[in-house]
Amino acid sequence: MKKAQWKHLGLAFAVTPMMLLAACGDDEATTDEGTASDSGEVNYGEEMDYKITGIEPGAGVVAASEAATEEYDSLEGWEVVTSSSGAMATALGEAIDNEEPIIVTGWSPHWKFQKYDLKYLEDPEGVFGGEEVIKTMARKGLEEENPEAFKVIDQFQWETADIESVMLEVSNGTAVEEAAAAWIEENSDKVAEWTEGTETVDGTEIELAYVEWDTEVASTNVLGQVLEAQGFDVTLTPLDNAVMWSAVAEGQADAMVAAWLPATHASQFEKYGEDLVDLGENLTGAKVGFVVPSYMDIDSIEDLQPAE
Ligand code: PBE
Repeated sequence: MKKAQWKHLGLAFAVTPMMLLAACGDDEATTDEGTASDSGEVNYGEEMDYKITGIEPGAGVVAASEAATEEYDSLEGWEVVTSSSGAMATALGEAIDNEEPIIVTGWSPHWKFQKYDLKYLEDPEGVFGGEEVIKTMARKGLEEENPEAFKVIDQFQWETADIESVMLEVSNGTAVEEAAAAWIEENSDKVAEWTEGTETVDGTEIELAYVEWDTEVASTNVLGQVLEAQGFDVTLTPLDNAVMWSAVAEGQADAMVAAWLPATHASQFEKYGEDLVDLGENLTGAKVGFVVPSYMDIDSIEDLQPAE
């Protein structure tokens, strides 16, 4: 409780100088925040060294971000710097603490939208696609060889508020196993729909592949625990994105709940889709794109300035 109050106080102080700087920017003056352009927009690029804070190199949102730097004149000379989802979140938090501009390769659902005041930059060229869904993919043969697991995995489906509540817990320091268990306990109705019509088993093995993105860490752990409670011997295997797709397509893993479509993982789906069983959506209303703190005085990718 006390901690949260101090945090709010810190933010209140942080906002004031930022607003003053933003006001200067509107006067087409040169400020610490960058140089005002012809259009009156602040040029944040210089301050960010024309770098976009990316995540893992294999992520679809990174590929789309790189495509965006090719597509938009406003991003000429910009670079997407890859790292990890955790490093991106840290960089975002630090930038916000220091009231600095930052552009991250973002996605929702994600706890960052609950923790910080953020916005997506408009993408008039549609490089990031529109609304995304997260789908479940299983290996061929799973239905015949492990019908009870197949049915639970097929029936797994939840909402943004569900996954966000698990992610937020984890981002606040709760172990994912604990956060998943707590969610399951509080949502027994939903979980009962996933296990409806299935029998428990006695130690049948099941392996779920995933990537260590916050979204997939949450979903895979929840589904894994539900399967465990049904009597399965569950293995959760963290992999790179491309390897996750190929592992399920080639039958090394049984299933995954981390297929972002139609845009984000379009190239993986094209490559491996024929060798997979598409079990449909487990979550709707997802999105990827460039995400910035709301205090940045731009709304669109086109409001950025090419590197000089
Ligand atoms: N993500 C989260 C993934 C899909 C899930 C947006 C980081 C990606 O970009 O591939």
